Amino acid sequence: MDPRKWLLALRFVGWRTAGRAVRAAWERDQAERIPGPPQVLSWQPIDPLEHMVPLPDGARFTGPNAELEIRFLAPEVLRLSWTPGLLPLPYAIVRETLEETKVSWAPQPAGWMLESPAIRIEVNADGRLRFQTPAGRLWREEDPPERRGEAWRHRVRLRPEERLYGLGERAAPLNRRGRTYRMWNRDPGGSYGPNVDPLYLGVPLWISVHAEGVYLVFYENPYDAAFDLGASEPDAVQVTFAGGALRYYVFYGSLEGLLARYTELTGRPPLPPRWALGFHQSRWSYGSAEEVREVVRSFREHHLPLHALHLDIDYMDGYRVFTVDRQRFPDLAGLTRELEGQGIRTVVILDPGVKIDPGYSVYQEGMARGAFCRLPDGRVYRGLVWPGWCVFPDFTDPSVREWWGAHYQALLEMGVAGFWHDMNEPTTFAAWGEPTFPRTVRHEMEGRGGDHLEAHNLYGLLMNRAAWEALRRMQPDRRPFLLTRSGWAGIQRYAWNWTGDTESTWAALRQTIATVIGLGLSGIPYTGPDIGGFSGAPSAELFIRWFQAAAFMPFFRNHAAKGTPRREPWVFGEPALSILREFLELRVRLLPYLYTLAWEAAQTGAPLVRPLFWGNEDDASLGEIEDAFLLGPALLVAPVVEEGARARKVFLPSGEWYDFWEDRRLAGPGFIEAEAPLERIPVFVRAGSVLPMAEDGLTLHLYAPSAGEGEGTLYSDAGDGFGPYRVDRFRMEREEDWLWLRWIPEGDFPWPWETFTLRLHGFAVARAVIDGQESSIQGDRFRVRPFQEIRLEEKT
Ligand code: MIG
Repeated sequence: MDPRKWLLALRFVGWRTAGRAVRAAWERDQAERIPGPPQVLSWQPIDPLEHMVPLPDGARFTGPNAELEIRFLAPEVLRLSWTPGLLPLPYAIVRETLEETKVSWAPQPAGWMLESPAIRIEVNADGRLRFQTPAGRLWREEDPPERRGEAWRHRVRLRPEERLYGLGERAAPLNRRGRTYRMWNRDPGGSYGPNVDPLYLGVPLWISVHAEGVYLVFYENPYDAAFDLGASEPDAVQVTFAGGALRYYVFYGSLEGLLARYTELTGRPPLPPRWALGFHQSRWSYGSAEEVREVVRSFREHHLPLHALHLDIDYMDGYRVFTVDRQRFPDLAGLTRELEGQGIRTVVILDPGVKIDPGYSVYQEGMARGAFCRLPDGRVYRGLVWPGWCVFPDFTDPSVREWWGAHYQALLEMGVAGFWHDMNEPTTFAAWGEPTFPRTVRHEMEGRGGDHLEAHNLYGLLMNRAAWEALRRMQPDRRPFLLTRSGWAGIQRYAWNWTGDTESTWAALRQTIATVIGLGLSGIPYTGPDIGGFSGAPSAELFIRWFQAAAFMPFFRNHAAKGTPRREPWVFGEPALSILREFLELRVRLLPYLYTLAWEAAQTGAPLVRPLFWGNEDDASLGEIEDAFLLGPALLVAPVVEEGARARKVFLPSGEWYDFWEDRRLAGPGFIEAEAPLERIPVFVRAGSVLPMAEDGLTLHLYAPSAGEGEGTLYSDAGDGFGPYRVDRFRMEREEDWLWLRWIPEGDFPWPWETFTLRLHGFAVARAVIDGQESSIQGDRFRVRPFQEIRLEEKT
């Protein structure tokens, strides 16, 4: 660790903990000092495969020292498993198979061929695999896998134009090609900026876009791994896993289709409670009920909407998880009730470490039932976190998950609405080396046993699973809200994510955009940064620009480290306060749209925040854009990420766009220079969109296309629970001077609006016919009652 970081860390942890961190690092090194298997030095390709045994949905190939099983889970989804090596426990996946698939086999001169209606795969006896379309378009080519001891190395060829996305949370360019990434969840310590790797939440998948198509590969292997995406060899990926079987899934199709299939396999992100899409206020240091009341009062006085308030570790009694400090929070239940009365939900932080304290019930119970992770010699492993020396629940044990989950009950009874899971990489303080458990720590692994090398990347995922399953049991008619720092493939089933301890710099703001898009492309749609960065003192301008960007991201939270200058929205004075208020209000107005996108994500896995090339994968000019993003099908958001900038270049993808602020119609593709005074960031609406907004109750904004069709969707329900819902689709069609709007309703939830507003953009109405009735309408805005079809004639 470099000395600057040490000092920063010291500021947080203090001398006493720093001293213990030396001890902790030493203990970790001792625990890792056990003789491993003899070191094998060189990589060996597997010996040639000799036999093929057909399976109903694939085939098995065997050779003297390796076996390959290939199964089609759907016509365009393959699962490949190279053994030897431990097969993964199915923690990431929710389905064994997706769709019945007809597979045919044929021998070939150098091996075999397998084919579904969508994929032809050539298996060379030497282990080389070629993935093609049935018509023979080659879209992935693998070299024979190699082994070294327990490790696997996999080499995949890259085409010159190929771009690579994904890998979970990364402080890297959106196109991941040209670098090496580690798959080992880690707290970078203190704060991080661009290029720090790894971070808290890796997902071993990438999406490949090239001239022969788009594919996704997901390695279902949780071991420590290196993903070298064209760094050491420009035209190849090399993936190295420290252990386990080499199992991976390959999906072929469109970007949208890939994520739909991937989230069918690993689970869709469930619909969150509606309030979670609002604004969250947090700060590490809120230390008493009085202070919380004061913050909330100021939000009200400054007319700033607020949906959730987060309590960081200072609400606990000596950082003991599942306790509340009775002095400083004498009546947490009363406080949450008070806040809820003002429409504000309370979210509390929970860390996995349990303080070693013989007088503390969670520690006692856990010890009594053997809930904590052990070293190979049977001693309970101890590590250092906020409370001092801690022990750690083994979430790979189902009975421990249940025991841990039961503790959420008391907090639920106190009116806590959501839980924020921190330090679950897992992180422990250490003066040097890996800030986590020794790799030799034992894990239950559902009874089959395993070590931390295998369980490390699963720890956060399983902590969230424990909480999710408990909350679904204890509150069957509420949607859980979990926020996590760490996770793995499948984490989207349980929790939202935030991007951790970012530094307060312009570079970190710019990085946030690529990080959030990249998480979405890794199946994790609900994420966002600490506004202003976690660790520093953002200027008013940086804070405003960060806030404006985050207002369009799924998780919208103001949070900061202890010891930093305060940054509640009023702290910066005017004009900041008014600008922040305007974006907060805009966020609230966008909630019907965001909630609809959330529902769509739950149906299809499509992230809310998307890269500009979404739906346009062939257009290489969009593939590297990482300072702008799409929010659903309708919006393009171009944050300002440069100090002092009052304008910026924006690339508009092909098609027609409206300037959100000015209503001007613009034509893509191409760069435009967009104005960006401090009170605005460039935002554009795709022509043909029907954008539902919470204005005068409900307003549907119709962005008229100059020709052709468009559509918008509105999802509605009670905002929480699992009751009835409705989906209203509004189809627009342009026929010369006429614009048609057709309403296709669906679902049982009653339509909530007696009347609502239609607001036209780029279309001046001369005449309106509503369900066959001539209507006297002038101007660009009018109230309507439910209808089936509206025909509008343009004023010429
Ligand atoms: O080691 O709980 O990322 O959001 O405020 C720091 C205190 C522990 C790290 C989290 C941050 C949180 C802080 N935590």
